[in-house]
Amino acid sequence: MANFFKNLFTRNSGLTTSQVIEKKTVISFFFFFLFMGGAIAGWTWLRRQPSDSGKTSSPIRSVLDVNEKIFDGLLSDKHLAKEYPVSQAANPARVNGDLGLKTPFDPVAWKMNVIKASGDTLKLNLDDLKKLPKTEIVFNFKCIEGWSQVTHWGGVRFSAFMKAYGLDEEAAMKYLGLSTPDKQYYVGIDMPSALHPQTLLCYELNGQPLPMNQGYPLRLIIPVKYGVKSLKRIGDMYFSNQRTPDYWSDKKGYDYYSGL
Ligand SMILES: Nc1nc2c(c(=O)[nH]1)N[C@H]1C(S)=C(S)[C@@H](COP(=O)(O)O)O[C@H]1N2
Ligand SMILES: [Mo]
Repeated sequence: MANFFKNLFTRNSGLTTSQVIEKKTVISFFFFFLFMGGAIAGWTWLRRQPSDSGKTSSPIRSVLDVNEKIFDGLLSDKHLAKEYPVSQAANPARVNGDLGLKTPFDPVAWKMNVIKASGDTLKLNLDDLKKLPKTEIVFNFKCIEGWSQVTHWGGVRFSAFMKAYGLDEEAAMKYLGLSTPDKQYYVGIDMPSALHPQTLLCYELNGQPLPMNQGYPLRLIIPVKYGVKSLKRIGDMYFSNQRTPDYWSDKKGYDYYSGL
């Protein structure tokens, strides 16, 4: 044993081959356990950090906040999500997520409630939106759960809608909020991303009215964000200078910004 420890501190040149192998093995194990211990201690520390209402621990939150600043800086009307030829669009497109779509719903009676800064509500139907210039987009729709699909959508630019209805005061606010008619699903979006030229109030998929399970009659399509933000079946639209509620961010601690 004493010899063994002595060998650890003897130059390799003074040792036999098997003593060198033994020495190297011991040193490898030493560092292995040192780093494992460090990793476990680090992980334990991270788990013990206070979290924002029990979801995301603060060191992770700060990394997400830094990411958000970087992505916010990168977002610009000149940076567009890549577009594809219509021929590459999936038909039928994959259906994912039915939160807020399960409550019995009368499509004929549907109106979008736009709750203005003054508190007044503008009630709009699909024809009101179809009167505005139509824009189509084919882009790679990305879900945070790890799939993506090139899909073809049609509707009116959110920014054009805001202009057409004189919602300037609202467009100057920091956040947009949307919820389904039954309020079971809701998303919050920073206004610069909402006003991005590729963000649509969308009423068509593959040139046809939206299928029921894809948000008939009107959904959001926001290519600069992960799919979670593209709320299907808009009921209410509202504006705030504080972050508007967001289903996945509030419930599970997903990144509020969810930018791409
Ligand atoms: N109302 C509502 N909108 C929703 C969801 C949902 O569950 N309910 N899921 C979101 C998620 S996670 C994704 S990836 C997209 C999927 O859109 P799709 O079903 O048209 O593929 O819708 C988003 N919008
Ligand atoms: Mo998703």
